[in-house]
Amino acid sequence: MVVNSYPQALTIAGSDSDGSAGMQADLHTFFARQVYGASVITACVAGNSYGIHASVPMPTDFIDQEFADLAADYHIRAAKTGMLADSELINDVVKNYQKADFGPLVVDPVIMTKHGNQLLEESAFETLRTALLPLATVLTPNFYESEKIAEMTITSADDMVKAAHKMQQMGAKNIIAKGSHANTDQTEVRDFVLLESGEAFWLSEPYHQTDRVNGTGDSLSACITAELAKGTPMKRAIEIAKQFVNTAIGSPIEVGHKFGPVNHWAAQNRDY
Ligand code: PXL
Repeated sequence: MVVNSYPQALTIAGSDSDGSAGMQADLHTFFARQVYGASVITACVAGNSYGIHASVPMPTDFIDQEFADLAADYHIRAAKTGMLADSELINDVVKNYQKADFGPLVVDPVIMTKHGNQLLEESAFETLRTALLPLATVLTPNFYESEKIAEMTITSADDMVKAAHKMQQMGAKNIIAKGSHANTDQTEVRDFVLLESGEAFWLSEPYHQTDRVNGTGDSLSACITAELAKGTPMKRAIEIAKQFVNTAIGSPIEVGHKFGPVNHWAAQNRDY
């Protein structure tokens, strides 16, 4: 047995007490894709399917120690970021990631939850753009996050394309800009993918009428991270992640009263 040969991925994210999103959704996803999952916790939120009711950032010296301990022992082959709360935490994570050798970085630029709770201070948007985006091997903004990061209103497919190019100019190499779910009459969700090579295409999946959607963004970015940790090529990793999340949304489980979790079990270990 070769020491450290098993694929290991890292989530740098907030803990969500109801287990539906954040670090817990990331670890469920790593498990479901047969990748060992490590975690640098950046913040803790108390919440349930109705919303988030308290949030506490971790001290930066504790975060530094989490990074140091992993770097001293594990062979992390890909990492992702989730909730980073404020500028101080973003800068600390950037400093630590640059020191470590943790492979490609997937940045899920978490700003707002499905319940409408803000998880990144507005004053940190510029730090996100200038300090974190240049490190992003992959950026996975949802519709709202694309508008905030690119500082434009998106009302058409052309706008999505424009926003993705803007975010690539900010330094993110590959981008999956997720489409809007705002219209409950829609039958599909279309995401725009812009690769480092300049190749660009749309990914389409059926729109599911369900409120079991908590953790979709976390799981998409975690699935890309898991695939990159296993050495899957970028385009294929993005395609697998999209199908993984679509399967997880398509088989709802009854947990919680409002925005319940997606179903990672239904999506695990498939050949997508
Ligand atoms: O899904 C976004 C998200 C990310 N991170 C944490 C969360 C949530 C949503 O609830 O709680 C910690």
